[in-house]
Order: sequence, then structure tokens, then C-alpha cells
Amino acid sequence: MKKLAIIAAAIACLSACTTGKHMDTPKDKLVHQLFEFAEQGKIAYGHQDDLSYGHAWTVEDWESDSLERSDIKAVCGSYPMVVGFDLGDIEHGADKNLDGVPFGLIRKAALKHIERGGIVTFSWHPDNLVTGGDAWDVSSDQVVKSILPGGDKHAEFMEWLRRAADFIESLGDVAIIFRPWHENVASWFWWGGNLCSADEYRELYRLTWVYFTKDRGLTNIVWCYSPNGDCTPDEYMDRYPGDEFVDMLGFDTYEFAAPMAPLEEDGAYFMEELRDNLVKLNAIATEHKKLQCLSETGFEGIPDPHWWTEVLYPVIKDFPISYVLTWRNACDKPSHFYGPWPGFEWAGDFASFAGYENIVMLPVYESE
Ligand code: BMA
Repeated sequence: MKKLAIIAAAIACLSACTTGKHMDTPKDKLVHQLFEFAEQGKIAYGHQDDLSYGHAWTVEDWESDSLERSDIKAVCGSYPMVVGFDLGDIEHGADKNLDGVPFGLIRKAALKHIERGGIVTFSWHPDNLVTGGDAWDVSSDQVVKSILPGGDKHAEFMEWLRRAADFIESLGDVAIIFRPWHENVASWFWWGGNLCSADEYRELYRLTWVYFTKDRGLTNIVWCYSPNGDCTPDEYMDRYPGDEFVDMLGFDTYEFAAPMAPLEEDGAYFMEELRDNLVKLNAIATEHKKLQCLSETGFEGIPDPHWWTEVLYPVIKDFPISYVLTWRNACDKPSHFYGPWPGFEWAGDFASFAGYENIVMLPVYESE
């Protein structure tokens, strides 16, 4: 039953995406590839900032090593199929993003990854234009209102969008996944649930889409809408910008260690929550004929020796998500990692996960 629904959704979407055209633009090809993963029961593995730095190496190491360094590759011999990068601080025209990664490196790494056959996704944690704080500054509930048309910060905000669009345009004729204004049902970002009305949120997403797509002609973007996972289907859809503006549906959800609780209890709770969320996502995505992904997940520090094979995999394997992405391995915060690294005591469990037939990794070719 599930298989049929997926195929029906895939065919409907593919024809919608390609109406009147040959299926040959970079975006068409990426959409097709992502649908094919789901149709074949495969899930691509993704890792944030994988090529920029790792648990024990920094962006400074990059200049000397031609982008061949990757914690994931060091552990299992393949790159992640999907690599995520964040555009935070591009809005200021900064040289480096909010985590200190030069935008020149991000551009080079993204293009290298695509050239190798991989898939690239961009998130964006822009600062708060009203308070001058960061994306997590939720001290004002007037931010979205003031950056929309008619608001006193609108002109400045359009400059921020221009800088983000300039960066994506600078990648050239390649397709990428972009998921702006994420985790928007909760209220930890200035565009969150209690910080703006549903109408304002939708207008923000559409404004971004229209500016990129129509004003700037950036038509090779796969647009991903990804609220935080822990929300009802009504909450998920309440702020949905509309089918015209979205190609892929996802959500972000993490496992957390509850104080004093044994790991098995955390794992069981997370598995149930993840499964519930994926059931809801599948129902919505099937109805709207959209691609699906688990846009962010992980367990900080991966304290569970079997997290990949006994917690994450047993749940995701049953769902037609095209990819799952775990968050970054911060080089400046030793306990802030979501992927394995060489020497990590439970790295073998990840290598087993990466070796499963239906987990898609990006092989390293001889010539590299
Ligand atoms: C968060 C953390 C932060 C980081 C931000 C953007 O989840 O990893 O340290 O600055 O993502 O990458």
C-alpha cells in the first residue's frame, strides 16, 4: 500500500514538475533522483558541514587538503551523499558564516560535492533585523511584521535576501535544496510560532520564494519546508506556504537525554516520537505530492553505542524519506557532534549503518 502511494506521488509530482518541458534542468534531475531514492526504498545519508571541518580539524586545515577531509569518510570510507551548509551571516555580506566557515569555502565545497555526484542543502540562520541579535533572539514579536512589505525594515530585509540570492546564484547552473525559515512552529527563532502570525509567516516564505524565483530567476532550487517535528498535522500545515512554493516536506527532530533516565528509555521515547512524526509527514506529503526528508536529526555526543543501527535506522527504514541529515561535528565544542569521527568509540555502529544496502552514501573514486 505504501509503495503504491509513493509511486503515485512520485509520478504525479514528476509530471507536475516537468509539465510542458523536457525533464532536463538540474532541478528536474535532482527532484527525479530524490524521488527515485524513495521509490526504491533508499535513504541518502547527510551530514551538516561535513567537508568544512570536523570534530578534530578546523576550517584552517581546508586550504591544504582539496576538500577530501570528512569525518564520515574517515569512519566508513564514503562521503555522506548529502552535505548541508548554513548561510547565517551572508545577510551582512560577511566573509564567514555564523560558525566561522568562509563563504568561499562553502561555495567550493558545495560545487565539489555536486561534481562528485552528491547533493547539497542550505539552511539559513539569519540575525534578527530589529534587535540586532541572532536568529535565536526572540525578544521581539514584531520582527517578521517589520520586514514584510509595508514594514519599516522591509527595504533592509530585501538587501539581506539579495545577498543570500547572490550567493546561491554564484554557484552557477546547479540544483540545491534550500530550506529557509525552518523549525517555525516552535518559538526559538524570531520567525517562530509565537513571534508572528501564520499569515505573516506564509508571507515571509512566499516573499523569499518570489524574490529568488521570479525576481532573480533562481529556478534550480528545491524548496524544503521543515518545521520542528513535534507538532500536530494542523500546526504543521497552519504555516505551510502552499504547494506552489514548496517541493519537499521535512521536519527537524532530535533525541535528548532525559536527566537520570537510562539510555534505552530515551531511545524508546525518541523512536516513538520519530515514528509518529514520519507517519504524519508521509500522510501530508502523499496528499500534497511532495518529496520527503528528515531534514535534521541526531543525538548530541551520540552517547548510545547502537544509536544508528538500533534507534535511528529501525524507524526511518519504513518511510519514503529521500534523505536523513544529522547535524554538525563542531571543532570548537568537543561534545557538540552528531556524526562519528575517527577514534570515536561507537564509530563502528555508524559504519554498519552506512553499509546497509538501502542507505545511500557517496563513494570515493580512485582518481581522487
Ligand atoms: C546549532 C548549533 C550552533 C550553530 C547553529 C548553526 O544547532 O550547532 O552551534 O551555530 O546550529 O549552524
